[in-house]
Amino acid sequence: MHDLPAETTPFDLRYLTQEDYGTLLTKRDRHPVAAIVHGDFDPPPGDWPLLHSRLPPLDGAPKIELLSAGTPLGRTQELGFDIVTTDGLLFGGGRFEESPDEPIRQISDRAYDSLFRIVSDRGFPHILRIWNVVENINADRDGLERYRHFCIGRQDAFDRLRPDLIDKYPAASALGSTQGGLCVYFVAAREPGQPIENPRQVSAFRYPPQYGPRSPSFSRALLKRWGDHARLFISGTASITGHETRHVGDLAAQVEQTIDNLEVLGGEASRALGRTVPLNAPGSYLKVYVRTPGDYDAVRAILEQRLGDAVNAIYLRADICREELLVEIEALLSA
Ligand code: 3EB
Repeated sequence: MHDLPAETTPFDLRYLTQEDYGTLLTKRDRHPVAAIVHGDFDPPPGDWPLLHSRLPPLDGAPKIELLSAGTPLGRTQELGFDIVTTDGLLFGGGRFEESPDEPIRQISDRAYDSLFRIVSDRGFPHILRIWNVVENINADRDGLERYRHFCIGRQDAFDRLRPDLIDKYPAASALGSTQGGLCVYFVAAREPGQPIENPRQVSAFRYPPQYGPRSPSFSRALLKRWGDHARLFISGTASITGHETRHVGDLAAQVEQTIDNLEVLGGEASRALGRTVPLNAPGSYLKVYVRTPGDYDAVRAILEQRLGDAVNAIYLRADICREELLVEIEALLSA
């Protein structure tokens, strides 16, 4: 076992342009743990995992999410994941291709099985946040939506390996790409975070069976403290109250409802923490997923009207895991 120092350096995120990322590669003045590339940009491999989300930015300019947390201690490839550990954090990312022998449900089960083994073996059992990108997430397979197959595989793996997390799941997002199989990336810690739910929404893990045979395994948000710092990982959030989709066919109302839900989660976390967790401060990072490219301008106008035009947001084209949802927003907030 490693003799690791205390978990103190908070997880950080920055959004970079292609040019900023090139400068960073030559200067090496930071300690990235991973880069997530959105759009048409192929940087040379670096010392950290590099993943393409396959979700194109709606303004056409590639965006790079640079994740960091302390000094990287080691990097390995294992069970299909590219893994970095630091003093207080483990990042893993992988892409899993489906095959006739291993369709979406089975590949999701295997990806999660591997994820759980990795975090346990390395002493980072507290998974904070998981991102999932599923090829053709709304398409049908054998009479069931592929998203619902994904939920079955994911929940089966949770049941087998992490029954301790039933009702205190990590935060998550699940979006749809037009290609690329299943992409999963995540961050995990040595000490637990605190799940936060939205009192106006039924917890996703308690959705009734009309949304699929197995409920989605995620918490609405997860609050993690690092010393005096805190981060709020807000899961993909949409126009849902109770368990029902609201404002079907009304883009503007869906965006407003989604922001209302984000504000409720920020408020719940602020209460839990005892200080404000702001949605629109320099340390707030939003990711806005839009189903129809033509909706981009309208979505952005409403977001900037509600949160100010300095809001740190990137806009990506993605399918969302209920057909009627036109938009979904996730966030990483600092307090
Ligand atoms: C919802 O609230 C919208 O299956 O991991 C949002 C975030 C959604 C994560 C997931 C699904 C997931 O139910 C969908």
